[in-house]
Amino acid sequence: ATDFSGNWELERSDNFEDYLKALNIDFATRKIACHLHQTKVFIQDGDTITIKTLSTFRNYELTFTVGMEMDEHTKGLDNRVVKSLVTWQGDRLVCTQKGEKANRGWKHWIDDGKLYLELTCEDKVCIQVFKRK
Ligand code: RET
Repeated sequence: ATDFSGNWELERSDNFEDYLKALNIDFATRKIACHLHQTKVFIQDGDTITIKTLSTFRNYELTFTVGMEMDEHTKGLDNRVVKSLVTWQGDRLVCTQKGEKANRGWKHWIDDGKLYLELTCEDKVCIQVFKRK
């Protein structure tokens, strides 16, 4: 399995605002969120993984075990409860978030030393690219 562990800083973000809009996140929060310097921290212990999304405005943290469905409360994001399941698809870490919003989930992978995050909600897809700190 890919080793994501370490600290990563956001380098570029495409379509983040449309993704946040699809989640019904309010205008003011969207404007702040889009200008934030984000850091991802991955802590990987076999198939148990913690992903921290850190910023000066708000943080979001999730711990999961690959292959085990869980209730995820997206606290501080859109504040919904979804059924999340993370699996390996080859070298990619893929999450489906079943709930009120259709086609919701994310994928993480590494290419050329960069960390990629693809966030999907309904017909909106955001791509974020991070470099190692
Ligand atoms: C921030 C700042 C506050 C407002 C919003 C945010 C969005 C965070 C997102 C995090 C995704 C995390 C994932 C974790 C996987 O385990 C930056 C916290 C809306 C979209 C996919």
